[in-house]
Amino acid sequence: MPTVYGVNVSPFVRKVRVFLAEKGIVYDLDPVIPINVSAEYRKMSPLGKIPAFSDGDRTLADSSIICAYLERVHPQPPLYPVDPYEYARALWFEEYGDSGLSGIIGAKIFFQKMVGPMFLGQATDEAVVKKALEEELPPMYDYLETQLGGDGALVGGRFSIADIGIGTQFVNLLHAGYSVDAKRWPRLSKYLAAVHARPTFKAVIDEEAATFGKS
Ligand SMILES: N[C@@H](CCC(=O)N[C@@H](CS)C(=O)NCC(=O)O)C(=O)O
Repeated sequence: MPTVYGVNVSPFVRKVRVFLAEKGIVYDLDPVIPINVSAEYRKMSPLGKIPAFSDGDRTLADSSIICAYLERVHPQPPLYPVDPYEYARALWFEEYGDSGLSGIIGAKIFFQKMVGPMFLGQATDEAVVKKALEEELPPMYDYLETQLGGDGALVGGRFSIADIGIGTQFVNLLHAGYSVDAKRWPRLSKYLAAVHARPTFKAVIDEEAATFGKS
């Protein structure tokens, strides 16, 4: 059976898990914590990051690469648009989540509110959280609000890697106890509620909530 390596609360691990679930692929989860990883793990993930993935003797690292591979091996249902421009736009939103939102939601809010206090014995730096929430995220929400047409998907009117890549980052915001203000960003708020209500997202969100004693 294929195996995903990495703890469930990582947005990148979640991206791969939701992708697999949307494809209906059954897999094992090995909850590797990306601190002082073993030499054996580095053979699969040379940068020492999560997720890694194995299927028999094939191993891969990096959520984007793993998803791209899975799409080729399991084309149905398609999770990348066919049209070249829509395909590129979907990759862009995946990247916007991975490199843009993650650097604020993951590194400054989720880390400060959850990972540091719960797992590393570090107090929350509330100033970092406040700046992220009040100054850094709003322009990103403004941008996403302009990109949503109200059809429930970011690209091509159909759920894709774009929605998985953006949706997964916002799960970490929810875990940290925050959400997008529906009055200020109505489209984004509605869109995220719909993405997170999909059975594939809901299953992992509920499972992860247990990690934080919230269920
Ligand atoms: N581009 C990578 C990013 C993965 C990533 O940064 N994972 C974090 C956990 S959320 C990690 O492993 N951090 C440990 C480290 O950077 O050493 C992907 O998409 O898989």
